[in-house]
Amino acid sequence: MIATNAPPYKLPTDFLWGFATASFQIEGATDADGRGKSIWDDFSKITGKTLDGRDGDVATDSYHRWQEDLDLLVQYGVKSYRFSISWSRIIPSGGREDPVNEAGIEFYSDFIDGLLARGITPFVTLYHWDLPQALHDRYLGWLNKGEIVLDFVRYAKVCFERFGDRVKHWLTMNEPWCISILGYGRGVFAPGRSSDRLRSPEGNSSTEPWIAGHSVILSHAYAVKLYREEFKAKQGGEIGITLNGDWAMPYDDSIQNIEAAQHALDVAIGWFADPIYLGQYPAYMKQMLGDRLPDFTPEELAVVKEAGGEDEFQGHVEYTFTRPDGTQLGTQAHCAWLQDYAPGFRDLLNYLYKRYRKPIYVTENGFAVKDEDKKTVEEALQDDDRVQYYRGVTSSLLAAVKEDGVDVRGYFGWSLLDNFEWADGYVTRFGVTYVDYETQKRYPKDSGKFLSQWFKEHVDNDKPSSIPATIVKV
Ligand code: PNW
Repeated sequence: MIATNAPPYKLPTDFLWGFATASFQIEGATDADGRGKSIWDDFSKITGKTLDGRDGDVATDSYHRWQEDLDLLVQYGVKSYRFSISWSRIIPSGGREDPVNEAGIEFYSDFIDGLLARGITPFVTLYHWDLPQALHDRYLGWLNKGEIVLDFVRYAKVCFERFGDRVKHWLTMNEPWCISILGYGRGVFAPGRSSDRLRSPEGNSSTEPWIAGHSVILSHAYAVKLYREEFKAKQGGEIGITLNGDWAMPYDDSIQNIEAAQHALDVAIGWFADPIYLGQYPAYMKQMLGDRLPDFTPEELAVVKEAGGEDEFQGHVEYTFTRPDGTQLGTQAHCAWLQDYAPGFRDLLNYLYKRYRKPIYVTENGFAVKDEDKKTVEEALQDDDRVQYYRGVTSSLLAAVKEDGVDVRGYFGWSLLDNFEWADGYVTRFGVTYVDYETQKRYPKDSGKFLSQWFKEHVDNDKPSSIPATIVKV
């Protein structure tokens, strides 16, 4: 048994914990049952776009192995599972006039029933980066707010209608910063647009990220409005957004450095959280971008502000690292942008709660290792650096909730499985479960066992659950 060594507090009974995944990263079966193409299908096949030249056609084959994934979740004893729905399985050509694919609906419907039958709460992301290719071809996807907002809202509506009787936790978008900057600025994620002509035949890195981000905010806001007006009263769920951002601290207490740290927060989390929860883009972004930052029309702004109203929550992915002077405070993970710095996690949770005053769900938290560092499966299962990472962040989580009073209601480790890590292909592994890509066999790692044990010890299970029992068809 792995000793967890955290302070003796307990999280409330209804605290949701579990693991997260995303459709394109695990499902494979890209041709199955009428699915349309997503922008990642072809992009991942272009030479040089993924580190190992591999695509998402098979991934962890979870489209076929979902029962096995459910068993794994039961084995870990999770309360909840965060997964995403593939837009192009539900509406293969994506658009508001395009037909709904019943086979796609059935797949997720069965999956949701399978979770509920096992007492696991579904936590569903509507958009985790796999835009239907048809919408990119038709009107450039997120670059066309007049079209994409309407198409996204129709897709969201189909999901609320068909799954909302059983799904009570919705996230509209996963990480708009990544969608905008990595997809339309650096061009390293699909659709791969950038000003760098060696990388991309078209695109404009100085304008497109802000246009794409603006459409994502509006699509979120109009989907929330729809949920509130047509579904919330009868379905009783909640809806939010997942935002990512690095924690930043001033190097010293000079005004310049204090401001610089705030600016770093403004251009990542603030870019999206400020309009949604505070009603406007951060002043620094306006100053930095001038006319390149789109304006909201008065009508749009009213909807965006409404979307941040009292009863909603925000999901956040918390990757904690900081580099005040180029040196590292934490342990470097095996990907450039991630370090293990647990105190920063507590600070970030406090910052978010003070600034936005909303309940928080940590929708992802994880640590990367590179495949080649581990020679055997046995070695890969002893993932001490990842255990160390989770040990730190879980005690920071507990301290933030119990000592600082931050309203955190859930926590999801990224990821249930090693999986298709976007531009890194399969060489970077984030899973708490090792996947042998030859056999597709799954092996729990020490980190998965650690989290399972930690939450068993730290969620108060003496009281009856406050989550109402759900009647399911099995
Ligand atoms: C998140 N960054 O992506 C995504 O939600 C997951 O799909 C992904 O697998 C996971 O984290 C690990 O990468 C991010 O550069 C990718 O700051 C890059 C960054 C942040 C999040």
